Amino acid sequence: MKASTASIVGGATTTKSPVAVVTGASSGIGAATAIELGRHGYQIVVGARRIDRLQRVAGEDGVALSLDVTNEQSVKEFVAEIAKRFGRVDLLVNNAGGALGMGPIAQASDDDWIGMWQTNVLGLMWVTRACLPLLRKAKHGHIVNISSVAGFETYAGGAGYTAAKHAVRAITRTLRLELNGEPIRITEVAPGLVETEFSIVRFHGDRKAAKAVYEGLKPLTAEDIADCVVWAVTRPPHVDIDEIVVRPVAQATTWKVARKPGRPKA
Ligand code: 8X3
Repeated sequence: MKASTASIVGGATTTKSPVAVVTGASSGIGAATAIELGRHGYQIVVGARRIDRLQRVAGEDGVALSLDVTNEQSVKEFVAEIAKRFGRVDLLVNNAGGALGMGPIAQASDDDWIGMWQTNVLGLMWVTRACLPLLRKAKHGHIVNISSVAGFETYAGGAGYTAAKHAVRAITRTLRLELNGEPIRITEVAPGLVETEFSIVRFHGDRKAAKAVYEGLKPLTAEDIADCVVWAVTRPPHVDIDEIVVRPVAQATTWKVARKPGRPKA
């Protein structure tokens, strides 16, 4: 177990606004979602490992706390700090996660699979379990899990990632059963191709391989996904948006994508 790195960087301003906690918020979908929630009146608390980038996302009014979702102690310290400052969580956006590698099962990398399981599945469970008592303190709680179309589709070379995202889907649906009767909504947002650092991480820094994923089509942006999250969470409290599946128009499934050769981003 790695040493915890939890620390306070931002300053809280108010507990009157609904408190939104976003994991994996230093870039991409997490950052865009946190920023958009802030614009919609939420007190944002952002967590991630890259604290300098996180602070920029939090801005002056948000709170940036270091968080490593693969380290349960870090998760506990993160949530304890939120409890101390706000005493409740109105909205939890479980965004931390991602893909590592594209190898077939016959050559599966243990490190990649363990990494994906730790961030997408165990990390999500640790954060959710730790936040549940605080969500129960809110008048209306809401958990949004950022999954993927890989949560219900499969493709060759994608088993490590699709298995982890299928697990996220199972956890989301199970939570809805277990929290039935409580005023806590559960939403799954399942994006297709979104151009963020996702593919750079998946291909271990190979920017050429990452760029090829989005060539010949107009992919979604992190802001498109943030828009979906904000729409789901701003419905009236009795309305539960179970799931939102969102893809670029050129993507029919994870593996069937209409690309225009020589016309990237068309
Ligand atoms: C990633 C979605 O379409 O790249 O979460 O597999 S896709």
